[in-house]
Amino acid sequence: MERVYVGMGSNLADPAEQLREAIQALAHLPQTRLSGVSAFYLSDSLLPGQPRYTNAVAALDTALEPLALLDALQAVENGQGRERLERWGPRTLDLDILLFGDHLIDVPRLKVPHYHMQARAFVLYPLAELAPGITLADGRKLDDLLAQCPFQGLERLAG
Ligand code: PH2
Ligand code: MG
Ligand code: MG
Repeated sequence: MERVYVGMGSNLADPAEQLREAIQALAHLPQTRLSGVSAFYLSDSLLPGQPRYTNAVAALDTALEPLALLDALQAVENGQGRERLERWGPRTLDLDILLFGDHLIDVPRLKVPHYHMQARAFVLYPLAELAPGITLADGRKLDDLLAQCPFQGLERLAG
């Protein structure tokens, strides 16, 4: 089993409900156990002119291989009406593999640790709820990334 952290985001069609639905789907993935979910966070889109995002991070323990998990996550995205029209366009559901055990993955479909996670408060702060003090597979310490990425602009929702 590998411990995997999945970033979740939505800014269309009742984002919090999209994340709750996605959490149920993650809990039912084959060969996988859902081990935890962070609080939900609100933030402005990185690209201007889009609705605000709701983001969270889920922790999974899975026996799936990385690309099999990616296929399963993309099936969940598609099942919740994800349309791939433009890069970084608004979306009903985005599920990104942030970390996959101690693996460093660099193939065309999948780069782990997730590209640019160090610059994204909406990834780092929910991740830190589930995995405080971890060191990434590439040697970077989460605490150092947090220290360089202000909480500013994030709104943590209760519950
Ligand atoms: N995802 C993006 C682009 N911009 N902004 C926020 N606040 N949250 C996201 O999850 C997000 C984004 C592309 O994946
Ligand atoms: Mg994303
Ligand atoms: Mg994505």
